[in-house]
Amino acid sequence: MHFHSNFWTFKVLCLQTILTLSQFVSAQYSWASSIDRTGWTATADSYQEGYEPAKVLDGDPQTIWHTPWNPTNKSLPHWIQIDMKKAYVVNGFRYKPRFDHGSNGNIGQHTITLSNDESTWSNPIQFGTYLNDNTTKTTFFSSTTARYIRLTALTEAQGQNNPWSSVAEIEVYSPDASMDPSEFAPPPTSQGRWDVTVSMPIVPVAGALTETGDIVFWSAYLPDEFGGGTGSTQTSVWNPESQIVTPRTISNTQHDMFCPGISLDANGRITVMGGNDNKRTSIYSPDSSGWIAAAPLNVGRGYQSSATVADGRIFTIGGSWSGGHGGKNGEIYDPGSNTWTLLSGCDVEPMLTNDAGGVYRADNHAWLFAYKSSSVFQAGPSRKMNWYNVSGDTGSWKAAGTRASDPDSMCGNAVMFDAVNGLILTAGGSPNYSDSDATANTHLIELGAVGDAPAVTQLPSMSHARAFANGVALPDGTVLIVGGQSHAEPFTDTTPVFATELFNPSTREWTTLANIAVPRTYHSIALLLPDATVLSGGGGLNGHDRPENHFDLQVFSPPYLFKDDGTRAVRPVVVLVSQTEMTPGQAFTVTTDGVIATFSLVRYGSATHTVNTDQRRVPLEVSGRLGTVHSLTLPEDPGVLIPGYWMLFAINEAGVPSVATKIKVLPP
Ligand SMILES: *[C@@H]1O[C@H](CO)[C@@H](O)[C@H](O)[C@H]1NC(C)=O
Ligand SMILES: *[C@@H]1O[C@H](CO)[C@@H](O)[C@H](O)[C@H]1NC(C)=O
Ligand SMILES: *[C@@H]1O[C@H](CO)[C@@H](O)[C@H](O)[C@H]1NC(C)=O
Ligand SMILES: *[C@@H]1O[C@H](CO)[C@@H](O)[C@H](O)[C@H]1NC(C)=O
Ligand SMILES: [Cu+2]
Repeated sequence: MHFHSNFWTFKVLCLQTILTLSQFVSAQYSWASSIDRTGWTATADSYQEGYEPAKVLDGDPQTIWHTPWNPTNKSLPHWIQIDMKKAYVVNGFRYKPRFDHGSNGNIGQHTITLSNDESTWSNPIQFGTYLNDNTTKTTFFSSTTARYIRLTALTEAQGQNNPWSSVAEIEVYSPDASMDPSEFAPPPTSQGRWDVTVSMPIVPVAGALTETGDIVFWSAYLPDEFGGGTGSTQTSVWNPESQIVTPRTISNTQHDMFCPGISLDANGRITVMGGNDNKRTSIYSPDSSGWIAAAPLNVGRGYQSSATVADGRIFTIGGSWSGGHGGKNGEIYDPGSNTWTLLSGCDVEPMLTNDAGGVYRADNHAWLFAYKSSSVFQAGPSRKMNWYNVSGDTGSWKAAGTRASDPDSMCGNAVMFDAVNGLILTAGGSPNYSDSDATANTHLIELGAVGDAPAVTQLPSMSHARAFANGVALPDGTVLIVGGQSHAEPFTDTTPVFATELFNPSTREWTTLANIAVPRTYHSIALLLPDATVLSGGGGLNGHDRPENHFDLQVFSPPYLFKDDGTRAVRPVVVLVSQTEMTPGQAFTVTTDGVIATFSLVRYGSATHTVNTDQRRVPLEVSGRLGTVHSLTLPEDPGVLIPGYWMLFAINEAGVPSVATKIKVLPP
């Protein structure tokens, strides 16, 4: 998609005029506009006299649709449905909660479904939970066609037992309302498919997989804003099985976990250090479904990275965004003794970029990879690379050369897609953190012996330059790059890159895949899910009612989940894994329902600010086959097979991955 500058000027002029007309019409989007509602009608399952469904189309946010309360209530679920009178290509939905100083009926859990004939309804194109406040909720989904759109409320947002639903205004978005819907076709499934949108009561700026299958997301002390408070964090837990998104405020650890380092420890606990409350450490333990306070950092940090190393300890370095500028040498956390120890020999200086913002930006978001002998390789974003040795009383560092001619690549991506062979793909980033053109550069780093400078090969560039994108290791060894913008500028959705790109290491080629529905720029995340889909969410967090706030995520089905004819591929099934808790080097068997070509492990991921040091892929050799029983052996080196939770995938000859089986790798 391309947007011309005169188009932007037009939008800005329009915006100024509209803002003087009504404060309730908020900013426009370059990828979608609100469809003219003239002639539309609304119907609902029920309403209170004077609060008819048509009120959601009257342009007055103080007049509302409300379900009955007098003389009697009607229980949930409730629905309200818009008839646009003709089919459109649609790609977004705006729900404006009541704006009359009341909050009864604010919608919580919900679904959005579509119809062209009012009798056959789509699967939800969106589900999730809206935040309980009166700010406008705008979400986008992949373009499709519809004449009717229905919002079904499953819960009330403010009170668990309240039976009501209410809505002030509903708008529907189109990429271009003049498009002929009969000529619309979604992109071919050979480009994968961005499926359902999940709405969240927070901007998911950070997220991590847990052992129970829940995915935990968080923002800052507020759902849509950071910096003004301390001591608490807004979280949301999504359970992909039940589809339920549950908000929760965490204050017992006295930790505003915005912009922290994150590492999943050997027990799958989400260890979150620093950030807005720059010395605090909080740990989410899936078995108790709660957060506990752990020992504080010695040095306050924010925007640092961290990595779980071979022996299960967690190393962190950098982070001048918070807790003072400079001098952020490494330190290491021992979960067993709950202590952080400074490693003065793990010097931060060699990994600084030459950022225009100084050290405040220069020591941010290091590309850390735990490796053999409890080492940590730092692949970027600085042009210089380094080895950190986290053993001994002080630790040490050693220069590892440069990433060929790649410049400093702040907020680029680095993904270890084959840990057995020490292979890391790097992609994008920009020389300065802000106001800086991103690159489309990609490189292959091949780690050799610990301490040696690795081999670096420049690869073909991506089709799009991008910073603030996210990189995801897929089960088949390919790497997905999602979102970002081509001119790095935090808190903006300008120059968005909608196209997803896929790197294939066997051909060393990039393929452009389907467009995501919404920009995923600064403060966005992406994670591989156990069903081999990928979620991409968040972006923004720059204040109430800002159009850059994306209170949602969207799920991508990569091309490997489709047959050539566009229908869903039949997934191979893992019937039995002989052991699901193992140490490195252990042999085991996997029984499947049919012929399997390859197996791989992908470690559970965590993500914020383009960093996901937890994910990595380990290809597994099949040493023997007896029918559908496969003999496999885990790699021996715990620096390759970091302890913690991994997803075991079986991949058939058509390249289709199974749903993952959870494997726990114990420390050696
Ligand atoms: C309607 O529900 C509310 C909230 O549960 C309750 O307080 C109220 O008494 C109910 N009204 C009637 C008429 O039952
Ligand atoms: C919107 O919500 C805020 C915060 O709860 C409240 O102070 C304000 O009165 C509400 N405005 C309207 C018009 O409902
Ligand atoms: C790391 O440091 C320790 C302690 O000084 C040392 O014994 C070890 O050999 C070092 N490792 C490497 C790979 O250099
Ligand atoms: C980075 O910032 C410096 C200092 O402002 C400037 O000289 C340089 O051109 C910038 N680089 C890019 C690529 O924007
Ligand atoms: Cu941030």
